[in-house]
Amino acid sequence: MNKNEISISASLMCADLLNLKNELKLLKEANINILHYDMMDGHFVPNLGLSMSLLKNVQKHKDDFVIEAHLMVESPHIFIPILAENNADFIIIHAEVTDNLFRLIDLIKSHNCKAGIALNPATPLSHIEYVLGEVSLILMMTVEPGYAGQKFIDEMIPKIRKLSRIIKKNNYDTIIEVDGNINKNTIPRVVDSGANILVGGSSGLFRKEYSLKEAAYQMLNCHK
Ligand code: S6P
Ligand code: MG
Repeated sequence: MNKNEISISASLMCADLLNLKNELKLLKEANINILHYDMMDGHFVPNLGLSMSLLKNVQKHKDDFVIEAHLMVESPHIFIPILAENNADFIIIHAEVTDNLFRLIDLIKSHNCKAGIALNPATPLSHIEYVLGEVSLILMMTVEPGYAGQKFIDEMIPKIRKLSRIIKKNNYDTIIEVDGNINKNTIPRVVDSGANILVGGSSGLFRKEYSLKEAAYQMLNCHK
């Protein structure tokens, strides 16, 4: 992942899971090399996401992809060691699930993974102020987590811009990633506000009317 360029992270939850091997091949052909792996526990969000057993198969394609796990779960410490064993490169936990963020960040790093923090739309930036220099990325939710196909929350634009300013001012090496209804209508605004990584889901990347390559091209070029 590079802070100085715009990249797509493919939300596997939105891929054709009955055809996953082919989807991975198409992603590779479209030059997408980040996989966004959504896990949910039915408690932190009212839904269930992708499983650990599926990840065991996905990580066989490790040489072609960086894997980021987005943990929408109340007890991330249970999953961190197993994710590390299964070659997750980035482990992203939600700021809302703990009062001990430093401890969980250290746990992720102790397993030689990069740490990321996700923020729900209504969680203020002040919540993560003190850990910003300790993590590799911040995942800004631009919808409430849990489901694909939701509406973009416009108030997230000034929030992303503010985060970007804080990162620049402090010279942190932290990437801003955005997740939720990221497509040609919203990308120009999120990129202009400072986002580097775009999660491609049902509205941006996995579209019925376009090939994956065409959809990726659109996502990467609509902000220029
Ligand atoms: C669910 C999850 C997301 C979605 C993605 C869907 O909240 O964290 O990663 O899979 O945002 O994209 P879209 O374009 O359907 O909103
Ligand atoms: Mg996600």
